[in-house]
Amino acid sequence: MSLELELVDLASRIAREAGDLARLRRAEGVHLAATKSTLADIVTDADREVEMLIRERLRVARPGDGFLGEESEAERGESGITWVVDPIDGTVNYAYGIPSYAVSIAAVRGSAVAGEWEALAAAVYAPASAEMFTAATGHGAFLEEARLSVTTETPAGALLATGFGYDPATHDGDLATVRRIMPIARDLRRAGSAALDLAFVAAGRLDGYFERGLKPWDHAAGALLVVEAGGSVSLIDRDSTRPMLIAGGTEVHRRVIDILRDET
Ligand code: LIP
Repeated sequence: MSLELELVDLASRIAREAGDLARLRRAEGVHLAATKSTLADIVTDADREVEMLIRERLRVARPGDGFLGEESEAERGESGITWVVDPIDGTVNYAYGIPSYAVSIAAVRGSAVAGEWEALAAAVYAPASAEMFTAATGHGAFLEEARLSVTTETPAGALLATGFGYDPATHDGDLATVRRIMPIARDLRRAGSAALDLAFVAAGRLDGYFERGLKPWDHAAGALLVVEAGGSVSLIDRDSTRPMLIAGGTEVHRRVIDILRDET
């Protein structure tokens, strides 16, 4: 079995166990553990517990790998492989009881910097719908056993998704970007989980997605799903404090990039 297939098998098994724990904790009642960059940027006890479970399972299975997670200290490994993990992507949804959240686990090689790493394997698990999205580089993207493909035709305009950061000061600029992009859209969705937005692009449930200010763990796994489903993903303004991620079928991806390039 190739390294990529070994890694995606491990990622999906851990993501499912972690997602089942997140769902159990949600049913028991979620407790706010702390706020981070702003009052709106929250972390729950479940975020921390789920990340610790994922981190421990990976440590036992692959002790030489590195780890980059949303809720705990980064650790360099010596294997050249780093796991990029968001234990509960869509944390605010999770805290409110909105079922749009996911466990996101990616294995990358070389750099642990978004846009520089080589993605090898990805698992995005949606506990509320029990849907497992997976991809291994060179082997395609899947929803359970079904192979995924991005959309290629958008005759009525593109069904796009986006998101907004936790800092209210960034909302005006992000809304101005939405206004610039809306002429190519049929409609807009704002589901609150980058990992699920990207998984839905890979599955053809969305035609494209764009969002400024994501963290590496928000998009590491979902971006590989899109690429392995035949789509394109770009991370632009990487030197800024709020890089912009664009994902979609090739044509939608190009049209959004063209609009954003005119913006600068
Ligand atoms: C979230 C992203 C979402 C974005 C939110 C937040 P978190 O990640 O998945 O797309 O709009 O601002 O960044 O914080 O739930 O892991």
